[in-house]
Amino acid sequence: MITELLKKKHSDYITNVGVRQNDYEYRVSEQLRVSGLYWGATALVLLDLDPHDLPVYFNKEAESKNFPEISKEKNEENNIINFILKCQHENGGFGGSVDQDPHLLYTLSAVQVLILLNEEHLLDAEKISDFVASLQQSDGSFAGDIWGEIDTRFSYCALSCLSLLGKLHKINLEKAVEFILRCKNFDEGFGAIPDAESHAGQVFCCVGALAIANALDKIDFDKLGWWLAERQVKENGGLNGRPEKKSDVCYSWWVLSSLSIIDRIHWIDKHALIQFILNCQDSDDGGISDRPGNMVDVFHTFFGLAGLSLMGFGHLPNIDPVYALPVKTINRLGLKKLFHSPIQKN
Ligand code: GRG
Repeated sequence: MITELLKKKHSDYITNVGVRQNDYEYRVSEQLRVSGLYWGATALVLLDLDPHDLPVYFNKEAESKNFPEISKEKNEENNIINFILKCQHENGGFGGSVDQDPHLLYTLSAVQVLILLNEEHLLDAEKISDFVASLQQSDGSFAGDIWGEIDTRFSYCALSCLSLLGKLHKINLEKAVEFILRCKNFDEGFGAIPDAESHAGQVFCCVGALAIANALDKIDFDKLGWWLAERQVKENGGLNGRPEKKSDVCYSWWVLSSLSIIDRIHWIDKHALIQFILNCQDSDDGGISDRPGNMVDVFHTFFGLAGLSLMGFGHLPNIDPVYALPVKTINRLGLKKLFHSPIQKN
């Protein structure tokens, strides 16, 4: 059992993850590097560190050097801002890495990172919002890219991105809400498309998008709160994403943020969940894994810290449950929603 939050080890882990170029994890995640930078940079802010210091490395750089340990020295190439800007396309959308096709998932991550770094002046809000709006379908849903996959994840990405850029007026918001509500199930949870099983990840997307659209009155808070609270697994205190599934640290975000938005975060056993997350830490090399004893990664490290922040544990800066960015960033943009419940610090 680990009883403390190993902040220094986690920041070392995050700032070094790109250096270990022959890391399997780093190499196979090239296509979602921009989202990886969002998870890493936001995690650093939660650890009270400067996200500008997060280096980026290209796989091709590693290949040319036959997988050596790469120097951490900063240069043009491994600057986070330059890297993100290189991922933007003529149509305004961002790909997951340089030369990858534009997609809503990475467009949101790119916007989030530049806002997090106070560098939103580098974003062409008009062009980006045109790209996002172009993906809205006649039924109000959003495709992730030109290939047309529909998912409530993309509704969230679109609404969050446009709201952060002050461009929500570019879409049919009423239709967007209508589609999200068609994805609501008998249990008050939400799925990826109409009639798809409720899943905590999709619940976050739908509740977050409805919050942005000021349409939370369309949800029965008690009924959804009950379904979300049921996600806590008795054996280890962790949360799962749907009935009968294993707990996973990332649901500490998807479930808790949703509970926080509907003001029911106190419906879970906070102490049991905190202990579950602490047990998922790598006490030698830092980082947080999906469940105790597994390999750590940046995704679970970020969502573990974000969950702890929502529970007011470890003196971490507060994170906004709707935008998944630090509250101070959301306040700076003037986007703080009034329905957020005050967070109890311990
Ligand atoms: C800005 C935080 C933020 C998010 C952007 C991409 C996105 C919007 C949200 C993703 C929401 C989602 C669907 C999360 C679930 C991720 C996950 C662990 C999926 C695993 O699904 P299964 O079916 O896992 O493999 P279970 O746990 O159900 O067995």
